[in-house]
Amino acid sequence: MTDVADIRNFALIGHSHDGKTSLAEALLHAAGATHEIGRVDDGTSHLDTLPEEKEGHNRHTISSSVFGFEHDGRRLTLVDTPGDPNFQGDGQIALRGLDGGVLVLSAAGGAKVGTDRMSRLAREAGAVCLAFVNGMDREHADFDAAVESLRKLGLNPVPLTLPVGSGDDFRGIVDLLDRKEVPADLQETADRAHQQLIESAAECDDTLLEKYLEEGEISEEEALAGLVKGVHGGQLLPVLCGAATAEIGIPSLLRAIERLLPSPADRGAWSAAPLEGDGEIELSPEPDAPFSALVLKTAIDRYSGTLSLLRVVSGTLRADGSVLDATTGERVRMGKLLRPRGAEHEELGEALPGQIVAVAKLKDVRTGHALTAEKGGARLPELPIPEGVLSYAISAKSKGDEDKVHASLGRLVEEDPTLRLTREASTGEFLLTGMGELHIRTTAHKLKRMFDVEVELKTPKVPYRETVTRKVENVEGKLKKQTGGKGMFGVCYLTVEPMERGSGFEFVDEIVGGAIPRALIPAVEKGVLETIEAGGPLAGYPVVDVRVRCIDGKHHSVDSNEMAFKLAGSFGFKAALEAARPTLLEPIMNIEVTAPDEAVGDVMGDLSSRRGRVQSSEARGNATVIQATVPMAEILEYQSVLTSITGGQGAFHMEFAHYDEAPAQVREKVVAEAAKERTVEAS
Ligand SMILES: Nc1nc2c(ncn2[C@@H]2O[C@H](COP(=O)(O)OP(=O)(O)O)[C@@H](O)[C@H]2O)c(=O)[nH]1
Ligand SMILES: [Mg+2]
Repeated sequence: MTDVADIRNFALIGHSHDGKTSLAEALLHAAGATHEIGRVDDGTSHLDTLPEEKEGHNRHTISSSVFGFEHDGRRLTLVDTPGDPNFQGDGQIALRGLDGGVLVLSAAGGAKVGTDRMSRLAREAGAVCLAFVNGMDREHADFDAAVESLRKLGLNPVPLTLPVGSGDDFRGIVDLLDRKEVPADLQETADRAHQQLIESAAECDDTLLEKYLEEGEISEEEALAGLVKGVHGGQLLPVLCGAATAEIGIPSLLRAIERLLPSPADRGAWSAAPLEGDGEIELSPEPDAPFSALVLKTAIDRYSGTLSLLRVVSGTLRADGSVLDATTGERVRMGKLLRPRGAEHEELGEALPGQIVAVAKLKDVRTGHALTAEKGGARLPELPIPEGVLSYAISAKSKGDEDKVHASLGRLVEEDPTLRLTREASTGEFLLTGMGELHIRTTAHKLKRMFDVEVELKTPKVPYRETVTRKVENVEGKLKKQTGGKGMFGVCYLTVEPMERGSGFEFVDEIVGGAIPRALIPAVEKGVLETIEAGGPLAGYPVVDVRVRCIDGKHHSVDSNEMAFKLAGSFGFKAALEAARPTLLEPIMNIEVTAPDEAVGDVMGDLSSRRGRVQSSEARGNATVIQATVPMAEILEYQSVLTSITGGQGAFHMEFAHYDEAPAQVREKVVAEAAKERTVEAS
């Protein structure tokens, strides 16, 4: 039986197209887990198996793939993650449940924005990393430059292997830990690099360093122990090199993963909350501890329905038992436990702490949820789900397909928690929010492929708001209909004034002496609220940030009723809004743009042409991170803009910040558009 100490769970992370999937294939082949090496270029990858990943010219990973395999008595699970920010959410969540990562970068080009982004996410997730400089057989491959580019990211790289030749002349690698087969002309360089490695290792441990300084050397075993300590502590980033597609340098990487990356036992106990009461419980990776697990991923599988990928944190998970979803409090029946192998699976009887397993058809269990034993369990903190940055209005292409679209989208949202479907009340549109334009478009493509429904995507309407800019006092709202039949009578006097941005709406009852009967005052408020929802006087957007004071009124002992005062409230409020100089508010977004240094000037220039205000900019490796605020209306299709400015090297994150008064020309345009729409509707 495998020991927890022999388990390794790791992700391949890095910038798009630097060779993560190819490297994963090479590792699986080197470990004997696959008979033939899979290749992304001819669609034979064991990891990129979705049609969206295999079709078209622009092949790339859109969803993380998991592959469990054995090698040298160890049980390894590899997760190949997407590098594109559109699909990174998937890998970002899974990273939390893994213990290590291999940061893949290209020998031609070195570290890029995505290298930096993913290495930060790995650190945040507590995953320890090695780096692999891939593509040493490429033109312009430069190992030393690639190592330096990692140092520029604030990492502390130390070579563990050296390339023999590069580009067309790339012949192999020298492993500095065993230094077998060193070509004569590389002997000196290899000795120096070995010395540097030993020194770096010694520096990670005070006793080792002392010994090294006194005796001038330490044993290989001691060096390895120092290295392990430095890597696990995040002080050192060992760097290996090779070529994934040519299968060079792979056995050394496999060995480094096994020797240097932490096992779930090294990671130790996880803190959790007791199911009842306060305090903290430590869940240790022991087979007989209370069971707990995290859901790293949910996938819709053609054969098994929904598949949930679990990381067992503590205790033992058995097939066909039942557990508690600590996030929802619901009991969950376990089905068969499966060991994921790309698109295929192998059945397991039980899963040990640290193991990653797939389970089919777990009811209502979602990505990020914490599972635990029904008795004596504890609740692990849920996995944080990254927030979407971009929304599109989505609708069925053919009328009558709406229900089908919603049901199918519901399934996809289940699978991909970084997607969100909401309805914007003020515009009536359904908005699909995701990590980027490509993410949303790929979702539309999946809807067609998996559920055979076609949708239309539109840039969403901007949710403008309206407000007032000055105080108006004592505005009359009157309903008087007392001729024939049952009479209606109600009068209110309203004072309307602007409130601070973001404060919403306030209704103050200042009626004294029964000018409006107590029981009928809520009717006035109701009339005001209905007007707010129906929209303001400019363009029909909801009215915000106003205080309405009901200061006086008149009533009739027979003809006054709820309806009369509701209408009086509505009439009075409408009149007051017109008089209080209404204005338009537009949503302002906070945006963080990461751009390669050479494109920073263009990115800034473009932001200011979009009425953006740059708040700060900060160097981060070879890139600059710009913080700015920009009106939402100007930045709806920023993805393609940034891609063209930065040649695909830029990334951004955007979230709603606040509403601000729109400048006059924007207001006039929006008002004119609303007027046009009203005439179209009326005709
Ligand atoms: N010459 C060369 N090409 C490689 C190497 N590794 C990957 N590639 C190619 O680079 C492209 C992107 O590889 P892929 O594995 O999909 O990258 P990913 O986006 O990081 O997963 C593919 O066309 C691969 O064939 C390598 O070591 N040498
Ligand atoms: Mg890939």
